[in-house]
Amino acid sequence: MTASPLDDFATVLQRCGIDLTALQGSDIAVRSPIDGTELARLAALPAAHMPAVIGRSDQAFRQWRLTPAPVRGELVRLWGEELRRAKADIGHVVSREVGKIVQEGLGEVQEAVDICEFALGLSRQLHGKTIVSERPGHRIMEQYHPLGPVAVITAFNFPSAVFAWNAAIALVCGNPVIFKPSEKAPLSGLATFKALERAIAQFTAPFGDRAPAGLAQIVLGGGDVAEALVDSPQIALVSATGSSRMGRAVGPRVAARFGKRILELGGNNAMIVTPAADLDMAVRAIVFSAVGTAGQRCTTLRRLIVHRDVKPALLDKLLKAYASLRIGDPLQPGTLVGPLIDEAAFNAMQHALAQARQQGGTVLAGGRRVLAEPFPQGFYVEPAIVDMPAQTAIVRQETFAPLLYVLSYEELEQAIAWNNDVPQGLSSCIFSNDLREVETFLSAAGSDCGMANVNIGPSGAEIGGAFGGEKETGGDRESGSDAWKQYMRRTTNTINYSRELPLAQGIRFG
Ligand code: UN1
Repeated sequence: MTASPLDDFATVLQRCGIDLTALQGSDIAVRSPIDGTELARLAALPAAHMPAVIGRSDQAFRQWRLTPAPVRGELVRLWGEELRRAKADIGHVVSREVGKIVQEGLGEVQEAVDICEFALGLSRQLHGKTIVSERPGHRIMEQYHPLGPVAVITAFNFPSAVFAWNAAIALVCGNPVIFKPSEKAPLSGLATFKALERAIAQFTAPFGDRAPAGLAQIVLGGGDVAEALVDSPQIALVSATGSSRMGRAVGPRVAARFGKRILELGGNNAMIVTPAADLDMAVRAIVFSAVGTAGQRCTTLRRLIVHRDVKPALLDKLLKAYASLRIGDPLQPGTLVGPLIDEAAFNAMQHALAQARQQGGTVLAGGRRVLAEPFPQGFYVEPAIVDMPAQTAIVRQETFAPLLYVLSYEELEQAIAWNNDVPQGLSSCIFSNDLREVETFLSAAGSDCGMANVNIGPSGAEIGGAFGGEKETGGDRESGSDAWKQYMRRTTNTINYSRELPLAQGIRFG
């Protein structure tokens, strides 16, 4: 069944398997950024319950780690099917709860489906290497074993997909998951989680086993619940997505107990547009990546570094494109820019604009609040473009809003230096059809980011690649490629099948 704007939201939640009466409480008020309506008021789990939650996860681990990986793959296959079936409904919940336009809400659920399919294939490929030994009659091999309970702490802006990225991989790797969704987006998290619960209910291993109780748990709550996960020595891996400020708090605490972590933190992503760029393509990429999700992706384009010679032509096209953007109710077809998540996000954008002006910037477009009538509690803004004389302090900060700074350069070297001269290192891109420029940007002396793209924007990555970035972005990777290795422990096995006991490095002992 497809969700339409006319559907009663409660019915959509019901179809997603969410029973609001059972979850009701007074702790977490969930508001739709569309118009400020309260969607739900939920109870938070008292932190005192966390040891029991973590204990269940630990118990589940003891069974799940022995389930063969391809059988574990069957579970994520079922999850992917449930997500496909519920795609329209979960996408609708995402749109209502965080204000994504319909296309982007659906795209987010598709990303969750994609990672399930990726994880299914991966479940037959969790292999290590065989390594030649320097000793006769010896062989060395690697195995990857399950790690233990994985905590997934997510942000509001990808409330469905980021949980799926982590959980699908963690589950095929043999680990139970505990999911703590953002307090701003628990319903989208619940809807995605409920699809996993339905998959778990259907799952039967060929040898008859069911999934262990406590294999996947969701905990709604605030900082104290997150802290219980971060500090527990029973949580083998903490995967946290959010601000660099959050990462600065979480990282050292996990490290203090020698836990593993995956941090996906802030981005301050740039695009370099050279004189050899296809400007029309660049404009389309800029609009999607600077304005999509109302500038609230960690991969959002925030800095446009454009060659002096093409700047006037590019800005001319870009300003025309910005002038025609449809801002408004994200559920209406044709809308491209929905609301900011809340008033605080709006205030942060206004503050950044004031700072940019003070630091010599000229606002070329946007920045104003719109639609305060009819939505006094909805924070809609015109996406802004600000021409900056230099990469000043405010440009070097991540402001989670549709705010694009423009810098102009003369030498590619300068452009690359600016690309890299920010604390964050998530994504980056170049628009150019000049091989030398492109390869320089991709080289060891080029972009220092975890992702460097050519002739596409910095956002909207596919799940097949490793996702993440350097410096204050956290330094870790999740999603595709070999990011799965972080969810497993590697054991190196040296096997002696000879009758001798030669020592490595030629050592003679005794
Ligand atoms: C995020 O903003 O936290 O690359 C994740 C992208 C999406 C994921 C973004 N696939 O923009």
